Amino acid sequence: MKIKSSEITPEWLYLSRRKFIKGVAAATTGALIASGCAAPTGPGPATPEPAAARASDTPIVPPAAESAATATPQAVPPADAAPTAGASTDELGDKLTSHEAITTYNNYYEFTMNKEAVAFVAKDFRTRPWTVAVGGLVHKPKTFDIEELLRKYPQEERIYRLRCVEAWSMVIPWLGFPLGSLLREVEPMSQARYVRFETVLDPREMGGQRDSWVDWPYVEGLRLDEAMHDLTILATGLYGKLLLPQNGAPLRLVAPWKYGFKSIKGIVKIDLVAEQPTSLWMATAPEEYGFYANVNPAVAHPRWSQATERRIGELSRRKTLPFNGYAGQVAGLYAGLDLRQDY
Ligand SMILES: Nc1nc2c(c(=O)[nH]1)N[C@H]1C(S)=C(S)[C@@H](COP(=O)(O)O)O[C@H]1N2
Ligand SMILES: [Mo]
Repeated sequence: MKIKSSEITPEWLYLSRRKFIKGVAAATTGALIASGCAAPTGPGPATPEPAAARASDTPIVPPAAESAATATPQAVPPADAAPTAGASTDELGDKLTSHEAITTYNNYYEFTMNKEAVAFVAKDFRTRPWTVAVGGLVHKPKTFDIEELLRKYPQEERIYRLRCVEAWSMVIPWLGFPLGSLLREVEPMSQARYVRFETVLDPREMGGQRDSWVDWPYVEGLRLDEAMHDLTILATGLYGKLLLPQNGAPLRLVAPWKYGFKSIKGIVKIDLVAEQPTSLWMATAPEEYGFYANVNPAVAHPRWSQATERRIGELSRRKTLPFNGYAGQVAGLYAGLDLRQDY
């Protein structure tokens, strides 16, 4: 089978030819052989529907009365509980992507670059015990146990669109809590202007981290005001139950107006810092990935257009919205910036 899609690997394909030949070739070949596919020759139009999305196009939507997840902060049901969501659409009327597709079509390069294999490869990843160290320029640095975070902060449902820079998207009913609640608790110092996030470094358990084509661990960052914005959450679950490993369990960021790669998974470290953090993608391909990464249909990625997207589970493409449809809430954060320059 010949892959025509740009969707299998594009977030690494930007690598310089030299790096590509040195580092990625082996890893890639492995991943693609595992899925029975020939290595891609380059980017192309996005096309094939993932098997998972085909298999289950119908969102699993229980009666509203049963979706008590949002009201019970103390007890988020385990990841193998029945999926529930408080609504069947987002605020634009877009229907939820199926639980099946959300949990079987993933980007998590620490495990594999094959989206449809992440769920299987990550299935035994241990997400307990787990701690998150919050520090840097704060008055009260603290290491939180994941159970404490689940207990302390009411887990709200947030139905958000997720728009990957590879031009596919989903609508996901997350459970989580505002990042701002956690940041306020550690009391940022006045010099703190950015937040830096780090994924766990565990090459024994995360096979992708044994390949050195990027500098692990995965790092992301937000400006402090973006981090404090009410839309920005730390997600602990989806469809009314705890996250599975493939979606970033036990804790991942969600900033829905930004490309999906900003929403870092498997977080173990959060630091308040003075300088703009360099994310993994900025370090790997500075000419292609900037710090802000706000969804912007008017600015093409060097390798593919961002004007339209394919909603997983749907056949036709749709127009991509500025700030992924959240412009009313977040455009004001960027008043003084030229987002064509500061992409
Ligand atoms: N640590 C880590 N976080 C990550 C990634 C990754 O490879 N590693 N991939 C990102 C990308 S490119 C996307 S689109 C989203 C996908 O999230 P999902 O699999 O839950 O849909 O996770 C983001 N967070
Ligand atoms: Mo992505």
